[in-house]
Amino acid sequence: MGGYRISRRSVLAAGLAGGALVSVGGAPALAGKPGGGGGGAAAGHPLPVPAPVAADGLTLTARRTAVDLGGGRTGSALTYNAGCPGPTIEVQSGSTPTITVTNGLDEPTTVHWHGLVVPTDVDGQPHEAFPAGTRRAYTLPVQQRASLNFYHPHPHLRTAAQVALGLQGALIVRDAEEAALGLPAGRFEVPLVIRDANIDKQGTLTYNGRASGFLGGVPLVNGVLNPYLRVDRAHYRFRVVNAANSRVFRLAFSDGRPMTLVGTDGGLLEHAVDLSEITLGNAERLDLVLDLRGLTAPVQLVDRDSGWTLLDLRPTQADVSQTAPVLGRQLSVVERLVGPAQPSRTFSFDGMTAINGVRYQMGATSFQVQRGQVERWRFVANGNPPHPVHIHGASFQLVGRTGGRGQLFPWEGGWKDTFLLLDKESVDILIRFDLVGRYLIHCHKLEHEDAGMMLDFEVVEGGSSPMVAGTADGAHGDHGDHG
Ligand SMILES: [Cu+2]
Repeated sequence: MGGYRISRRSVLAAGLAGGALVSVGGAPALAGKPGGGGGGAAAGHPLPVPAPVAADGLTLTARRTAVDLGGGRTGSALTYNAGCPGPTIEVQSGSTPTITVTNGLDEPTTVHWHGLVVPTDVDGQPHEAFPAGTRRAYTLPVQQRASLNFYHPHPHLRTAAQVALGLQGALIVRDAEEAALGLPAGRFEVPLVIRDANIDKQGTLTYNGRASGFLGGVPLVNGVLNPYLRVDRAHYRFRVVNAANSRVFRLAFSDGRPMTLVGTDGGLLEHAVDLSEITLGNAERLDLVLDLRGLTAPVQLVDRDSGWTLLDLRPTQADVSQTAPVLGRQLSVVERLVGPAQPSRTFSFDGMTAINGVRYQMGATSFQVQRGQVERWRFVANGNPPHPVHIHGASFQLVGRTGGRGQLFPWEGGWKDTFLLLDKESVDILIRFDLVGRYLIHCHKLEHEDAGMMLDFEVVEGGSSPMVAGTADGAHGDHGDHG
């Protein structure tokens, strides 16, 4: 994992009162090098910000189309509705939209609505892949809080390639609580789908995955190289998803300015927290508010690990009439899960291919968990980290990390569905499933997932069972004391 560095500078815990600037990265980085190879400070390509589309009645067509990734050539990519990323989908909490996916690829696919807690049969799981030339309707009962989610393919053995070749998109859930906050909206709310990519001479996305994880040579934000965004003197809300197959980003602004974190995977935090740097693992999401009222010169969103400039913000110097969001008060009430002090299950992410020594086998159920019961689960890494751990079927809360970085970070607060597990780390979560059915735990480094670092489990009414395959719970030695 070249260049991945971890700040050991202490940070404030999540959930504290807003307003404090947390320094986690030391001195501000210099402006990064242009990400996409070409163009000076004034060059680049306007950041595409597609208008959100309503979920209900939407048809998503997955197929290869011509795209201009901003490199001056028109190549091709796998796209949803001719976009990579596909349209930003918007859905109101409490509604039950139907989205039809047409498979115009030349192989099976399926769509997983990452972050939505929905019934098994519409979760887009590997065994639900549908063939080329067919379509599948997904009726999605959306009962959860406002949040930024992420849709992408999930067919077994093909997920990594399909995602890397372009299939992904943002999905925003809205609710009344969030609307009442008056966060920046309309053109001041900007989804940022950030990934890395390889692009050939024709301008076509290519994929050469390695078992250890695909690392592309250039960054793409909303599907273009070297993007810039003209910004007024205003507050902006950036909805960020790490859509890369395996690259972890260490996000910061070139001038070290604070980013106000208001939400994570599963929606709003209780309190905003100002951060100068955020480590974002694969499929994790951020809800950021930026005060750009004083911006007089361009500033860049950078990845401090690669040195890439991800997005150039260029001030228009225009003042706009906008009610500034009030972020110093409590933003939301986040239910705190209460559960056992000791884990009932331990999951060892082993090497590049297995969990608890077992490779994914479609149809094999590794254990059962009781619906409605809060369980404490422990995750440990046994080689080849980082492993972005993702669980389908529920959101969860991180409660402790020992070893490795030895702490939880503000961007791991609130409700999560994915977190980053590094070498020598042991992370405990509390989780409760409210829906019965079959769900998945897997590494969201997509090459690890395809190689078998994934397992099925079942949520049932009444009763539970331990792991029926692989190593026994707690068989991975002493993980230290958790709080
Ligand atoms: Cu992994």
